[in-house]
Amino acid sequence: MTTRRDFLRTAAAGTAALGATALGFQPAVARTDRPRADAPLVVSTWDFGVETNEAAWTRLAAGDPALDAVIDGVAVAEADPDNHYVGLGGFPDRDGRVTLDACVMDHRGDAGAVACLEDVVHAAAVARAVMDRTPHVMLAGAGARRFALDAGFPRRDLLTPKAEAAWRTWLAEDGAYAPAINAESHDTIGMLAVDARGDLSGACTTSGLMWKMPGRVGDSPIIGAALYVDNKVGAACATGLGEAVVKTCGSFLVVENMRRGMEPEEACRDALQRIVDTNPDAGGIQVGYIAIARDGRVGGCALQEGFCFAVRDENGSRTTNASGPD
Ligand code: SD4
Repeated sequence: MTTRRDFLRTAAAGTAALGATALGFQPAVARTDRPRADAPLVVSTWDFGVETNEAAWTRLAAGDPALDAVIDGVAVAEADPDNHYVGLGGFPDRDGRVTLDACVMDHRGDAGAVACLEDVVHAAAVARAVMDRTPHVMLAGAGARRFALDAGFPRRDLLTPKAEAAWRTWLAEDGAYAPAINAESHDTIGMLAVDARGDLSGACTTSGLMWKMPGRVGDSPIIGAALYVDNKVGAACATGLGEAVVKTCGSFLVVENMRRGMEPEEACRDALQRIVDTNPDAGGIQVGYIAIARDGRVGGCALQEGFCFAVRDENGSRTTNASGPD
């Protein structure tokens, strides 16, 4: 007699062979309304993106995959002790511990992330290793650290004397946790790239809000919040007050807006409007989005003045001031 379990097993095997599900969903046929970009391109948040873009561009120009390019690109910011919002030299939490958040997503829709990672500089590369070497999407805290060290990432104290001095000054002068982000107090790097094959990938990496509560995780390791990639549509990433981005599924919303036909900049603006609509204090916070459409169109938008993004393609490097919400 065939049991229900046998039936499900047989049905699953049959449909898997066809690439369909038991309920008849078929693998998506690629949308062809927008062509793929015909030349590589990388875009990243803030003007320090110019330097990080160069590292990514070296890989893209060599014909390497977009994922390799964004990992190498953001690694420049992660290793820079003078960037106090990413990797080495990042400002610590209110207890004086530097904890990193990062994620990556590729053209297959695969993703990896780490949250509250300590003692390892290249959080985005660890996020990629989570994607490539584990069955999981995100590892956090002590587990993320153990995974990274076991995987061979070097152990490094991330708290530099400069960041420690700034933290001690804050402790002495104020010591209050006030998680607003204005136009100046952030430098998270989000990077999106399209490679020579027209495939998209992205990475986001940060030390998060300075003086944050221990254990606080922002948007940067959360797929759909700080980063989202859909190879048939486009990709988006975020910087700014992570809480506002998480609550509106920001980057996912930007990509879905592009799916419905919006230009990248308009898609970013609409997602910011969602934050304004749900935040009575939106006037005091900063969030910026950048987006790249499947065909290589790029745009960005921010809640406040002062946000820019850097683009590198075969025509060279340029920085664009992002538009405001209206
Ligand atoms: C966070 N989104 O942890 C990050 C901070 C940031 O530029 O973007 N800073 O909320």
